[in-house]
This record gives sequence, C-alpha cells and structure tokens, in this order.
Amino acid sequence: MNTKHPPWVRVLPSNQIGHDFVIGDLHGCFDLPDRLLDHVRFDPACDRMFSVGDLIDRGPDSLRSLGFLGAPWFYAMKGTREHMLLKYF
Ligand SMILES: [Mn+2]
Repeated sequence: MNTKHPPWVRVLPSNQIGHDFVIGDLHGCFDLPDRLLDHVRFDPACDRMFSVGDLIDRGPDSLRSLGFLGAPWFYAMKGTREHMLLKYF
C-alpha cells in the first residue's frame, strides 16, 4: 500500500469511539443536516461528519452551512460549488 499522500490529502485515524457519517450535496440546506444529526443521535464528542462536496449554493442558507466548517467534528472536501466560490475570490 502506498502511504505517501499529496499535501492536500489529510489522513485521519479511524474513529474507534464513535461513528463516522458521510453527507454530500447539502447545497445550503442547513436545516437538513440539523434534523439528520438529531435522527442519528449524533454525538459531537465522538462522532464525525464528512461532507463530500457542494456544501453551498442553490439552497436558502449557504452562509449558515459554511458554519459547519468551524466545528471540530466536521470535515469537508471541496466540491464544484466550493471551487467556484474560491475561484470567484
Ligand atoms: Mn452537487
């Protein structure tokens, strides 16, 4: 197995104490993950959420959705929408 990674790849240890969740294409729908986290009884002390892109754009609440980026349990990959935003700036 190749253990060398490019600098933009972050390797995390496996989560031995909680659950890992993967979510994609939120597109600014902040309320959706909020309800989902309640449903799965997400525990921010030991669980992690991985966003696989397109956290923003289209939905009504992109700015609030970006707030997830500050949460220590939230890990985001750049999708096409984030690429477009960064390219704009
Ligand atoms: Mn999308």
